[in-house]
Amino acid sequence: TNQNIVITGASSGIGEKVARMVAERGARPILLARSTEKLAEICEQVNERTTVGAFYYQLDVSNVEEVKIVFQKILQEVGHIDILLNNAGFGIFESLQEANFADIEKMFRVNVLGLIACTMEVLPVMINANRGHIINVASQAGKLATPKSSGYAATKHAVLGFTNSLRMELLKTNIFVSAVNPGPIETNFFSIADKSGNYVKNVKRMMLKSDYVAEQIIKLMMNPKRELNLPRWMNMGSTLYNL
Ligand code: NJP
Repeated sequence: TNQNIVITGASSGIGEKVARMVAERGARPILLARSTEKLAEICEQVNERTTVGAFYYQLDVSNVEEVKIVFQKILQEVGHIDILLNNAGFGIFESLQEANFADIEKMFRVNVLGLIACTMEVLPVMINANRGHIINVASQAGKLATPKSSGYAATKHAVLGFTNSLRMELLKTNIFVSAVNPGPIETNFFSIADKSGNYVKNVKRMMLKSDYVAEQIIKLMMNPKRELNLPRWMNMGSTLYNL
């Protein structure tokens, strides 16, 4: 309660679910994404149902200048940031032989550099307050070998490396740094990731519900962990499929 929770990629999927759920529990979600119409609609619904006063801002996390401007605006308008959920991201599932370099570059700009840019904006504020929690949405693709996802997996391994090192850098502070590594989840993710539909067809029965993943993330927000070994529940599902 009474917390300001900044959520990137809040216009759909996990980010949207977390935004709605934290508001139901009395925290204020600050929703960021490129699709302002969707954000406006979600915010309106949240503000009809709750008194938390949700905000939204248009942001393409791959635009570093925009990241700086938006975070400055957020701080001016809401004063402090308690939690940053770095959730914005996308994947394109294809073998390296099929892939375009430009697509892989874009994935790194959003999934890795965008996440680092947002983190760099909130970090001084959290250090100043000596409290806060940065939660990065990585993936099982950041831990295991996953099919047709060399480019995407590389971005999520980068997210985990960044997260683990930042956690060490901040161990003596009161700032928590976490990663969540879900398996496949029923969201819009696969409309871009799996254009052929073959991956989804194969893993459909094992897919996690976005509500479940959002609930796990909220548990983590309420009970941040210090230890370097991530609790088992953070490794949700499994993506060891050989397609
Ligand atoms: O997917 P989706 P998820 N700047 O497509 C936003 C990871 N993950 O909820 O900008 C700012 O419903 C986009 O907003 P918009 C995955 O890698 C997923 O599943 O308006 N925002 C939308 O709100 C990702 O990191 C699965 O288009 C940008 C959101 O990101 C996270 O979960 C498995 C943006 C994506 O919502 C959330 O994905 C896994 C940009 N440049 C990890 N580009 C899975 N679904 O199976 C995109 O292990 N967004």
